[in-house]
Amino acid sequence: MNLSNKPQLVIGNKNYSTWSLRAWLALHAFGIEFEEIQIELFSDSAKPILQQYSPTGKVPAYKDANSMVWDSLAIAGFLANKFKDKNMWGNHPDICHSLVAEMHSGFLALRNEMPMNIRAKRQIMPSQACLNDINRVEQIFNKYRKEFVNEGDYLLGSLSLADVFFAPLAFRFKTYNHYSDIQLNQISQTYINTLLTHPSMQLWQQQALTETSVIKHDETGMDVQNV
Ligand SMILES: N[C@@H](CCC(=O)N[C@@H](CS)C(=O)NCC(=O)O)C(=O)O
Repeated sequence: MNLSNKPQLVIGNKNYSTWSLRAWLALHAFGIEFEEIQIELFSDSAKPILQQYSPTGKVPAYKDANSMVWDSLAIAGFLANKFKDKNMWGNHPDICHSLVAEMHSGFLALRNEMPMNIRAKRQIMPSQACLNDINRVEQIFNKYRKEFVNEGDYLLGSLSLADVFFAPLAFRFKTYNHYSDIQLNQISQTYINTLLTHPSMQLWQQQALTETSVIKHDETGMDVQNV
């Protein structure tokens, strides 16, 4: 039951769930009030909640007085439309739409080989496909940071959904990059630091670090203390 009348967002484990992080940031970083409902991914206790909110049984899932929306891309688009004053597609909406879609459907090798695992520091041996994904990420960061440097510190200048969709990468790089010969250039590193120091990202990280449950298939690589 929704007693507060605020929109509700169902999310998974903060240490691991990148799609949850994106939907959560689309609300939190843009100052939209909401009630957070957190489930433990893949647990029996999550099932009745997911049945109520998510026809796919996956998170994130959003519900307000009139609407039920699932899938991070749909939630982001829905919020941008509902809260037009937040300018969530930013000042370059053509590029923003494209980058958000590219992230939602692409970077499969990077996502598989570098799962978000905020608490960990790991060494991996990225495949060529993963390195290609990282190169494309750097190309994006470098092109748009140079192009929009005078409009602000975010990818396209002002904070937009492009930052929201690329934000989990900042945590992924923090976990793997120093230990796996993944070298990011200064422009990329500066942008990643901008993401990592955003107050919403800091809060998410702080809360992720209090979690203790382990999702085995997201535990990749070798602990750095064992390297
Ligand atoms: N395309 C979906 C992906 C959602 C997704 O795969 N969510 C994962 C957590 S990050 C999940 O709920 N997994 C639970 C399961 O597959 O049972 C989105 O963008 O929201």
